[in-house]
Amino acid sequence: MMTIRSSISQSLIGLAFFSTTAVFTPTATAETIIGQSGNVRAEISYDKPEEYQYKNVRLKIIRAGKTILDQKLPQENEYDRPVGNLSGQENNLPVQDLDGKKEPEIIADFFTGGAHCCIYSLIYRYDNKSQKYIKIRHEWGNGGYQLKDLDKDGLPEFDSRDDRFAYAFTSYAASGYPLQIWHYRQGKMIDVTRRYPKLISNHASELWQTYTQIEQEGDDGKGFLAAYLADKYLLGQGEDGWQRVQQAYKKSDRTKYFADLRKFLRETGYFR
Ligand SMILES: [Ca+2]
Ligand SMILES: [Ca+2]
Repeated sequence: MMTIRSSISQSLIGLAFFSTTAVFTPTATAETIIGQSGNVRAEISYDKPEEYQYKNVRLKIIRAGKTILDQKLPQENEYDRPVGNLSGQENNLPVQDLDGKKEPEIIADFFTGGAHCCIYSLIYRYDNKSQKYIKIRHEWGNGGYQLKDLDKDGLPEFDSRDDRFAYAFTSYAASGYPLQIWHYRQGKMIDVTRRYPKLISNHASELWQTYTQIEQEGDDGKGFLAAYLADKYLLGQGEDGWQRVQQAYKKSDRTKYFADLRKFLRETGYFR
């Protein structure tokens, strides 16, 4: 009843003028985030937050007029907050074809609260065989991502950063991050950063610039040098990177820093 009524009134008034409280919500205090692409429409609803707690967070996916999924979302705790579209409007849910198979996926992003951490995505794709939506979860750490078509092939990439570098060598504020780019294929997130050498190269230059700036301002710059070196490894220029880092960093703890850095970059997979 609710579904029929809401889809009729939505088609009448259109998405732009969609009133969140009047049509969809079970109670007067609920809020919604909505997205649509082609014949797929997705809605996240939740009770209006009290004391930062978000209760009854639900996802509903309607495909070709049929409700395929309508369920409570797996929040880890009630401080997990749906964030809408990280790349644009806050109340817009990304519904977009991520893999070029002409079927839109749905990205539900959450922020776990706290000072920084963390953002994660639940990505839903329609499985033709089972006629159900199948989800994966991807962790972004503090940094999140932006959906951008970086290679201009008509499909979005997830433009992000390697968040494992947060606090690795210094405070959060003085931490630098290597570039990280992901795409979604066959229901999986794949790290495709190395396919974008030009972007990595620009990114490395920016990290180096920031390093020289904050070094002049009195920071030791360890966080940015670490990220710079990781970018250089992504470019296949690890040796050159080490030379520059070793020339730049002259502080008394340099032997330990270089050893820690080498260990960290090996553990994070930048080299073997
Ligand atoms: Ca798709
Ligand atoms: Ca692309």
